[in-house]
Amino acid sequence: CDWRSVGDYRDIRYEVAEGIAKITINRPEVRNAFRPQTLFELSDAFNRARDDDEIGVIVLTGQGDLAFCSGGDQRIRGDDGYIGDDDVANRGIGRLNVLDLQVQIRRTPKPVIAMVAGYAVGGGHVLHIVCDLTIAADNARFGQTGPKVGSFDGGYGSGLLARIVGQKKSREIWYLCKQYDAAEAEEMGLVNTVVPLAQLERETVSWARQMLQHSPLALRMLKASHNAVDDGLAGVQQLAGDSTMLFYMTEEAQEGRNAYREKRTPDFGQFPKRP
Ligand code: 1HA
Repeated sequence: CDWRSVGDYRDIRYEVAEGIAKITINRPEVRNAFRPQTLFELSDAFNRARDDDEIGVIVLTGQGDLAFCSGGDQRIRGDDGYIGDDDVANRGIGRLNVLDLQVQIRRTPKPVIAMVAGYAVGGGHVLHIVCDLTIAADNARFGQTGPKVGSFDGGYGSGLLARIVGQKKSREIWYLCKQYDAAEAEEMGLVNTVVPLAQLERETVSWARQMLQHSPLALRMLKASHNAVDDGLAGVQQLAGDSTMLFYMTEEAQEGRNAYREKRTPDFGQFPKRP
C-alpha cells in the first residue's frame, strides 16, 4: 500500500491509500499509551475518515512492533483522570476522554479494523474491543490491567468484552489481569485471525480491500445492526437514523418535502401500501 500522510498531528499519524485510512498511535516510547492530546487527535482523525467519501475502511494501529496501545499514560494520571498540557493551565482537571473515542469508533459508519502487533492492554485493549475486526500479529498480547493499577472500564470494556468472549472468560480477564497470547485470543474469539508479524499489514490491507469491493451501504447497515442491541436506545437510534437516511432517498419521502416547499397537499396515495 502506498500511504499518503495527511494532517498535522503530534501524537498520531493519519495516512490514506486506495480507500483505506490508517490511523497510527505514535508514542512508541510509552508502548503507545494515550494522553488527552492523543485522544483529541484520534477523534479528529476518525472524523476526517468518516467525512471523506473516498474512505471505506479505517485501520487503527500502533507505531512499531511492540505495542498496539498500552492504555492511559500513567505518568500524567492525576488524582481524578488523565491531565493534558492544556488541562494543567486549566487547574489540572483530569479527563477520561478515551470513553468518547470508544463511542465514536462504534458510531463511525465504516468498518474499523484494529491491526495489533505487540501489547493491547488496559484501555488499549478496550480500543481493539470496540473496533469491528481485529487482525493480530503472532507477537500480540492481550489483557486488562485495571485492578492492578487502580482502574476499571465497566462499559464497553466489560459489557462488550463479555458479549465477545462470554461472562466467565471476561471476568477472568478482568479479575486476574492475566495476559493472553495471540493464539489464546483467537481461540476465545477475541480476534479474527492471527498472522506472522511480517505479514500483519499485508493481511489487514487484504481484508480492507475485500470489504471495499462490497456495498458500502450494506456494510453501514450491518455495522449499525450489530451495534443495535448492545448500544441500547443509542444503538436503535443509529440503526433508525440509517433507516431515515434510506427513506430520504425514496420518492415517497421526497414527495413530502416537495409538497411542503410547493405549498400543496402531499400526494402519498401514489405509493403502494406494501404487503
Ligand atoms: O482503565 C482505563 C480507563 C477506565 C475508564 C475510563 C478511562 C480509562 C482510561 C484509561 C484506562 C487505562 O488504560 S488503565 C491501564 C493503564 N495501562 C497499564 O496498566 C499498562 C501499563 N504497561 C504495561 O503493563 C507494560 O508496560 C506493557 C505490558 C504495556 C509493556 O511491557 P514491556 O514490553 O515489558 O515494556 P515496559 O518496560 O513495561 O514499558 C516500556 C516503557 O513504556 C516504560 O517506560 P521507561 O521505563 O522506559 O521509561 C514504561 O513505563 C512505559 N509505559 C508502558 N505503558 C505505559 C507506560 N508509561 C505510561 N503509561 C503506560 N500505560
